[in-house]
Amino acid sequence: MATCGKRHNEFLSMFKQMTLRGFLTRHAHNEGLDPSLICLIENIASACRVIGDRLRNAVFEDNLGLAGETNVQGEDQKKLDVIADEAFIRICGSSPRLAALVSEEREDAMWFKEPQAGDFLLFYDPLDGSSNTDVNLSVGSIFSICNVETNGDRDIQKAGRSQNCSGYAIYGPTMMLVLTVGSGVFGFSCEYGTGDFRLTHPRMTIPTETSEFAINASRYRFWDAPVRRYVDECLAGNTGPRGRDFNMRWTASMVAEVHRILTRGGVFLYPADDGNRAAGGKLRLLYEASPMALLVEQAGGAATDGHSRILDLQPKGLHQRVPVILGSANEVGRIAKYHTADAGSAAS
Ligand code: AHM
Ligand code: MG
Repeated sequence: MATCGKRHNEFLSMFKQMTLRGFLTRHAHNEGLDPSLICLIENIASACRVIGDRLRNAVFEDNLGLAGETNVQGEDQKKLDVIADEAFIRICGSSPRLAALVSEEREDAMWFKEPQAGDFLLFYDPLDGSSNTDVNLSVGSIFSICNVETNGDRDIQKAGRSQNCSGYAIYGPTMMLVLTVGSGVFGFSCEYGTGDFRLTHPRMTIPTETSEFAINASRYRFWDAPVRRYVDECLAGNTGPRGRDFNMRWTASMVAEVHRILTRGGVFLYPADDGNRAAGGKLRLLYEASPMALLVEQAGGAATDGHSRILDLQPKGLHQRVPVILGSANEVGRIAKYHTADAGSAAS
């Protein structure tokens, strides 16, 4: 009988997992979420579902490998980068209040209508970490939404703090959509069969303490002193100044790194270094760093470029790159302090 009751409760709790639409509708009702934002978020979710399907079938549809073009960043486009970008445009482009979008794969913003106050601007990286597609590791799509402020305003270079929604889809063993609409971070798993995104990870939070860091250590020789200091201290483990052992991870897929950090904590670094400084860093501000920074802050973590809060950076271009350090607040604070100390000693 007891087992029967337990199964019944498990069934009920599965049944209660709210759909994305249910969650957004409740948010619109309880917290004043703009109902027209729901349509855009649902379209993003549909685009991600399509991208997830194309990824799963890529080997059968001959969609692995390069497309033969380079994008605005001068990077070789994968066929799947192009497919994912087209899915976003085709599906999100029909959202009635979408004024414009900015994609990693396109040089210029694409405008859909004369902008009116309250319309939406969508920024996205259609397939982040796409170097991983050919080796069958997790990749993702990252998105960010801001409002047009006044009628006719075509200013699209928005600081991260003006985002009203950001999130990502992760195409992993389970496909998930993780998002914030400005208060808390919520994770929805895509149910195989129905295709519904259901709330399985309510209020994701990042612990302030962690013993796990993620960085591409092959770039050690290019790093600045504060980054070397931080990593050297982690590597020294319990015999060094930190007095405890650290673990390291690197998947070369920011979405997978951030998802791990939102799930169990950690810190992620893609700093400016001697190899990428001329470009400003590796990751793009508008559609990689800012949306992830909003999620991380909403989950109780922190995000900095080493000197300033990422959400306060004023973009200078659509594809501007910035250094990114994000995750558990205490580690991010420590790394920022090392940058401040280094700048102080260089000035004196
Ligand atoms: P992409 O948008 O072209 O895929 O580049 C961004 C990705 C991030 O997901 C990841 O953190 C980083 O590039 C990995 O870079 P590296 O190959 O230098 O390790
Ligand atoms: Mg990317």
